[in-house]
Amino acid sequence: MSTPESSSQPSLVQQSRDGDILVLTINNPPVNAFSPGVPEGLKAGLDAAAADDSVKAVVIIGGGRTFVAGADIRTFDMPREQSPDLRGTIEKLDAFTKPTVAAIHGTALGGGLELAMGCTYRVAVPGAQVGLPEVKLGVLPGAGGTQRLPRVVGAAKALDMMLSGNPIRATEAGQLGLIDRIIDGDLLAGAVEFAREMADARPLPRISERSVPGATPDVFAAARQGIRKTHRGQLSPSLIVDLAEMAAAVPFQEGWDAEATKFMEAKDSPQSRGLRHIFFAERESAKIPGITKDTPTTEIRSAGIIGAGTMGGGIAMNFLNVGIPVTIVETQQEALDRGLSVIRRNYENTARKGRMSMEDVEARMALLTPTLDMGDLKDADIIIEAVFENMDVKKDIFTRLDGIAKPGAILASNTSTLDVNEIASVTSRPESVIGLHFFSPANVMKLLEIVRAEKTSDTVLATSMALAKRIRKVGVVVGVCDGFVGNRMVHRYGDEARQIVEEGARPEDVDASMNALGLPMGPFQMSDMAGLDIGHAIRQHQAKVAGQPKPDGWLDRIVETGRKGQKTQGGIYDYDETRRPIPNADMQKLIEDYRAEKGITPREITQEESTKRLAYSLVNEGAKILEEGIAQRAGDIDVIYIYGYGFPAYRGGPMQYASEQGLKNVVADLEKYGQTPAPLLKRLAEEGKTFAQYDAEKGRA
Ligand code: T1G
Repeated sequence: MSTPESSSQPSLVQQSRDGDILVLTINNPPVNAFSPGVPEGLKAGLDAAAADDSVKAVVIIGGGRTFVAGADIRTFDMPREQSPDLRGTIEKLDAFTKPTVAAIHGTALGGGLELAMGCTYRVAVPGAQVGLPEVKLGVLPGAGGTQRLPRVVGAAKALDMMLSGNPIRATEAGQLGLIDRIIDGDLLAGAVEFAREMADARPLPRISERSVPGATPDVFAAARQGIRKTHRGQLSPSLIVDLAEMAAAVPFQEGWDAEATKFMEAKDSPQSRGLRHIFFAERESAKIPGITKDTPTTEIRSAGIIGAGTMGGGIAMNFLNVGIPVTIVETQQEALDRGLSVIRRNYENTARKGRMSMEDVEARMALLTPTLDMGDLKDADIIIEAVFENMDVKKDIFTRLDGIAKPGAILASNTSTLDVNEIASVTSRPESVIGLHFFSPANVMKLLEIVRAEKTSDTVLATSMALAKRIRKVGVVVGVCDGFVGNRMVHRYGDEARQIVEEGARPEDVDASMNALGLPMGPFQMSDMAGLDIGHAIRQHQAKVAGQPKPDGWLDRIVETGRKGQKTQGGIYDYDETRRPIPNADMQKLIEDYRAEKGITPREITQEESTKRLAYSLVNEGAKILEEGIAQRAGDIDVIYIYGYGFPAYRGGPMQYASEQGLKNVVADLEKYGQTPAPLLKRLAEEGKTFAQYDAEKGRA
């Protein structure tokens, strides 16, 4: 095997020979993204192969852990002439006159699968995954994916893969004809052997020359129908359906050209900027200054959960789902039995939907040990308290835990608002105390606010971050304040929503203004789901702490009528059996009477005003949170709102959304609507900056 070098952009592709087969190995760790240097190296390799008659075929393979995981997302906003020429490389492959074989391990995603489909053949190890996830970045397969995939797997399957963005395993791809051979042994050896077998096969089977199977009008109509529900308000899904339909209707070249135009349209959209922002923000949120891969962590082999209620049960399932045994504690047998039956029912429902087997159900339940004795938690590596939100109760539990838990055990509280420093202060080991704030339903919601208290040790923090990834959560580190990041902002958002109704709007119009922004639930639909009594209790607690009189807003009066939301079949709205919110005339009357009593003359409030006041109330509180260092990055706040509060990912989260609107405009609107902009927001607006620039500067500081 020998290795010649190539051109101005340092090549990230190594050339080597195995007899009459030229092997091109892409080396661009960690995921062999199609960065500058890759196209240059591949093109040079093909030129070398074309110029050398002794080369019978070419194998393209990824070095390290994967094939090409796609175009380099960081280059999307590069000037066209500088951005890596993926389409040109694939055009060269398509016109190449010798067999080319893509040898796939790890993932071939987006541009990686498009590169492979530009080759004559594809081989893969059984565990490899292939897919076109571009829709998750607000774009579309822009290097032939929308034209080639339908030609191989058929219109319906191609649409399913491109609209879900989810990869499929190589074995399934093999059954679909997308992979020509599954290689069980050494991939490179198997690929070279396959290439040698196909070296003289002619004509070369180019995907671009095939037609699209199963391209009937109903397939595209069904896809358009589907995305109206699954991708409401999004641009790229409909472009994908249009292009897949074109693949069946026009010559390849025409579809290929149209794809390039539509790709640019999608790429330059705020939606794609929002989704790309979240792609990187989610990965950045896992990085904590001072915490490195060398920070010592403790191994979590067993967990203890205190409280078998809705939260405790959901939290336990996360551990059982990844094979970690759980001991769950309750004070009453009846509560314990109820908690276990809810967990079993949840699993059995999942099994009934075919998403797990009954063996799995029994295996997970077998890892669960119920007890009425907190002493049984003495050997647990982590103990999470999930009892109702009362400081005295939590302090009592942590005092007892301090005497029970083994040295080095992590003591965590699932509190959603209370002071974790105060909870830690009752123990002799505050360095072992941390907040792990799960979101309801805890076995479903991906967000985990990891609350770093003043004395939390780096080991406890690093262990909690690793644990979040292990139980498939998106862990975001936040500091201690009332409501941490997510709830503190949503409380401010709730205040503004109630104020807008007080001034004249109807609750359903306020909710509609956030539905229009893409949130599945507006503030009042969310309050009714969470329970109006929860918000009421928090407002009473906050008033008491601040020494203010008992809150007496229109929403407090609704609670005092006994209406608590969905759990009482009625709150701000009534609910039918499908849980659809229905405005209630009596509640509307209650609001009108309240205004009259307070001497408020209701006024017309437009949807635009409502949307801005609500969205910007989140942003403004977010800016204060950044100033106080409770959140490290604006990007972290965006990740919290995407994974915990249903903020649409294609808007990039509230902070990114504000940057898209222009922080100058946000400040002007806040002042126009009587809100005082946070100093950080005013400064960034004056400097003409975005929150992403703020994060980058801070990251560099
Ligand atoms: N471009 C740039 N950086 C990337 C990248 C990419 N495509 N994929 C990953 N990274 C970085 C990531 O930010 C992180 O960096 C590191 O690699 C490890 O990633 C024309 C236009 C492959 C399944 O959407 O889904 O092709 O934080 O932590 O958990 O049609 O990465 O260490 O600095 O995620 O093992 C389509 C995106 C692009 C796949 C591996 N491709 N990547 O997961 O590692 S659009 C994708 C992933 C496209 C063409 C279009 C995952 C992964 P850092 P990681 P992982």
